[in-house]
Amino acid sequence: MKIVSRFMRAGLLGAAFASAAIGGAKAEDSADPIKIILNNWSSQVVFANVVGQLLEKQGKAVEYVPSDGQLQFMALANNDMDFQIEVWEGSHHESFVKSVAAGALDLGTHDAVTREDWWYPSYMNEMCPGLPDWKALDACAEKLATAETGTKGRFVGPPADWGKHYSERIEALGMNFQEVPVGQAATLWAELQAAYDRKEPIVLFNWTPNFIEAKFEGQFIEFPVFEPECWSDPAWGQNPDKIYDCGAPAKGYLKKAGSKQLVEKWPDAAAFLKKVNLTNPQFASAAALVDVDGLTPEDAATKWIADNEATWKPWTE
Ligand code: TMO
Repeated sequence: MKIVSRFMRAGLLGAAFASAAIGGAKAEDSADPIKIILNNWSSQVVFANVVGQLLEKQGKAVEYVPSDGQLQFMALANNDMDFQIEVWEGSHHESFVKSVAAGALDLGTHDAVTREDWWYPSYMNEMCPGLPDWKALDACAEKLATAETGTKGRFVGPPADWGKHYSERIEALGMNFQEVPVGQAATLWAELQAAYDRKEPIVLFNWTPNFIEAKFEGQFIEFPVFEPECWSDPAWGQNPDKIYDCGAPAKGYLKKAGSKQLVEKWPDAAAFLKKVNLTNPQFASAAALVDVDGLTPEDAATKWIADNEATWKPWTE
């Protein structure tokens, strides 16, 4: 038995060596599926499917794995998942940095520049003089009060796993506001649409690039300008005892991340994924395919691939 298995192993190694030598010393990608992460906002799910479908066109096996916006990063470091198409500075920076320290890979930065923060429709400029300054919003809190928030203004916040620390920000800045988080992104847009139709005041979580900018007129609230120390040093900023007394980065990065096994098991796929690079209008219009046009993310991805060959072809070469 021992001899046979040893002989077989030697034979396999020999065959692998021979084919590597013939093929120009290049290892073949594993036939195992590459695990692509899915999150809970539209552009992410569309482009996760776009890269998945493009990998399948290249003969790779893929599997889509839904994951939590923060826990996904340790899963990448542990090789339990392999690829994330959208790492947002404002939502993911801390978890991402920890995962890279633990072995996950930074696979490069998209051309897109991002911002995620409190946002309001422009018709509120008259109701709350001084907007978009956060102090003007705070002075206007009463107009945003609801049965749920009593005398405080309501901030319609994001799902919990987006890692925003807004309740801490409200406290650190001493604002007369209360965060009421939604369970899913669709509820943000339903709340915005309902308020917008009646020209009622609302302040909610939003981001760019997103389909919102093509459909609604509005702006981000301007909080104290972000510096990295705001997230780590309580002494920084106007509250000497607390972190998070600032806005989110106004020109945040959007990155891709991978597992360390990605480059080892699937070197061709990893080379392709490193080249994937998208712009603000591309993220915004991909979100619109789902949130405005009502396509499923899978169909949106297929359509995107059909319509954008000039963009993706160079990534495959
Ligand atoms: C990470 N996100 C785009 C939902 O703000």
